[in-house]
Amino acid sequence: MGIMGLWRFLKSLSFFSLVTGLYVLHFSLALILVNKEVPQTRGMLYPRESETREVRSLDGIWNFVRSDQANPTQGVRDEWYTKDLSQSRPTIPMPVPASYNDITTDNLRDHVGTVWYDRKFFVPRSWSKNQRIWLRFGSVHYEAFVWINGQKVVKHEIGHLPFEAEVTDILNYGAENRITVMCDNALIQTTVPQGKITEVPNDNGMTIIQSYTFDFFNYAGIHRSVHLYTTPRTFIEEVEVTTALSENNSVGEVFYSVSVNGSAANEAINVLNIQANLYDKEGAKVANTTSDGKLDGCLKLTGVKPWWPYLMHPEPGYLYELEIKLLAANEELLDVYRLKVGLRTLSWNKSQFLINGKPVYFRGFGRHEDSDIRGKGLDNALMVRDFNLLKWIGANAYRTSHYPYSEESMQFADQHGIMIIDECPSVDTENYSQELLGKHKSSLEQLIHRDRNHPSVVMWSIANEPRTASMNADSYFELVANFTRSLDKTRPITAAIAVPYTQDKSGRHLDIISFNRYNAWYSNTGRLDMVTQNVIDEATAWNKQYNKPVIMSEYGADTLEGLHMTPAYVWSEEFQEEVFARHFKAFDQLRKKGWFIGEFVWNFADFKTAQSYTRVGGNKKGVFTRSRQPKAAAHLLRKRYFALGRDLDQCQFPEDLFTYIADLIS
Ligand code: BDP
Repeated sequence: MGIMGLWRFLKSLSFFSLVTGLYVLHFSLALILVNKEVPQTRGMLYPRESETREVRSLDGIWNFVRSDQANPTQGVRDEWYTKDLSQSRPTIPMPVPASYNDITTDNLRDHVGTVWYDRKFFVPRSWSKNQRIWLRFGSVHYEAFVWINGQKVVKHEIGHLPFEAEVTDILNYGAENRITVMCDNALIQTTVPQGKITEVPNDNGMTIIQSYTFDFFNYAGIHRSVHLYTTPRTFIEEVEVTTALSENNSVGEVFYSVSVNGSAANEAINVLNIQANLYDKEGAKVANTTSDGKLDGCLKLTGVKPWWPYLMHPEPGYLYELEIKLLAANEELLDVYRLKVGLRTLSWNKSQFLINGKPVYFRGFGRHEDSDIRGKGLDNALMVRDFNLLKWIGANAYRTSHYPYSEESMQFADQHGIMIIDECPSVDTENYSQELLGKHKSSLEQLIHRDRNHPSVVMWSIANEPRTASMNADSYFELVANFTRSLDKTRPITAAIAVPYTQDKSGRHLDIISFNRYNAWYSNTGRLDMVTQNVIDEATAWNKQYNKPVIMSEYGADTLEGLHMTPAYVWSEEFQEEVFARHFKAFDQLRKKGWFIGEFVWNFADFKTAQSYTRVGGNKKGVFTRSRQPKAAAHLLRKRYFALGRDLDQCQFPEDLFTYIADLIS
């Protein structure tokens, strides 16, 4: 078997088989797609401290080793996880959270296959007493294998999503422990997203190349925070919240449903009680209930402050705090978990999308989690800067193109009233297979489980630019859309489609049609006179075809900051402004038709991609540079977004929106 064959074979082995040598192959050649069950996520509440829980971060500098590309499973065979990595290979320091790609000065950037991390940590003696300990990763891209003190604790596939495992019986209390992580960035035709691995000749023999069709760099590593947290023996494992508002939005209901894990839950579930308290922003208790042996209930409140999007209301992003107390039959307090809750309703029909009964017009961005050095690693400074820019520019929404973003950013969006179209990591979906379908569904299951309680999440995007002209796309997307609906009926489903409407086979399974199109860029390059009518015609055709609301989910032009040319010429700042303005004209005509509900610029900021002669240091379609400074088009877009906000929702203009020129111009 050549390197390639070996690679594919090894990729198909389960974690168990890798460790024990019991190899299990997964065949994936199904042509008729079957709706199989996918594993259900359990637990995974965001780690929060309370009087019954402690949280400890394992972020910091870890030790790092890259495997030999031609021998990606050597570390498993040689059991590197049974001792410090430094005893098997020379290690280098690696920050967590961060992508590992841009940290070193060698070619780690383009490494394909497995890498290893480890670090030591202490667990206090006090943690051994009558509680349980959990290890939680915010995300590791793409596949992760985790050991503690040499024992396997968890394996997880698909990046950008959290996973956790109980480690109570594995830890050494009052002593040092070691955590080891193996991370594999290889993408093949049955991973989400898909990629290809090929073996090609180079100057020194053969080498392995990772290729992918999606247009962002395949950053990898421990991308988000690693936490240890404690829970009581019997604890609140899950909380699911939905909300309702009366017709005039003055009376609100918060429905909660709790799952409990622990021995008391199994033995005497019917005598556990939930005490639920709701507090407003000032900390005043506004509603409370105690369930009588049940784990679900409803809190009702009057004079409610609904959750509104930014600029749609003077007090956007209003959040209450929901306190869930788990009580034993004798009233003993077993566990407490608190989370933020926004009260809002969503509804949609053939032409509109409404929040709290009011039609919404989305004005926002497609984005990326991407920055210099950190890659896709969680970075609070960047996140706060990005939200400041979103608010500065008057956006009310973004799509998490093309994968789930950090939980911290979802919480931030809740607080700031930014609406999110929440996208799973399926990009350029093609070569449909049963195995791919299973993983695609699993990515949605994990995403919805993670994000279902966020008021900011208003729509699920089940794919970006799937190849929906193909025959198999019809049944594939029917299964994916129906599965998504079975998990959450409270939000509509979309996908960002790029195939021509005449060929698309997915739209009939969606609630809202989103389309991506690059007039004057990828089609009719440079032809500014061929934008407006094309956009109007295409949006109208999508609407006619499916009789559903339509969003333009991507449009834009690569722009090198500082390049100025008049008349406008591709890549110049003037050209980006002109492309935007021609689209604005189309959008204004489309808005009058009643079913056109949003415009999303591609992209919020410049971002890194794979190397290509069409990309100068990455994709430059950002309205902001990669270091988050505005290009000229940002100022234009800001004027439009605030103008829309004033027209639709009577928002105020910021004082600095228009620069004084002369009192002859208003
Ligand atoms: C669209 C993709 C997006 C790309 C963009 C572009 O959805 O990921 O970055 O094109 O080429 O087709 O700029």
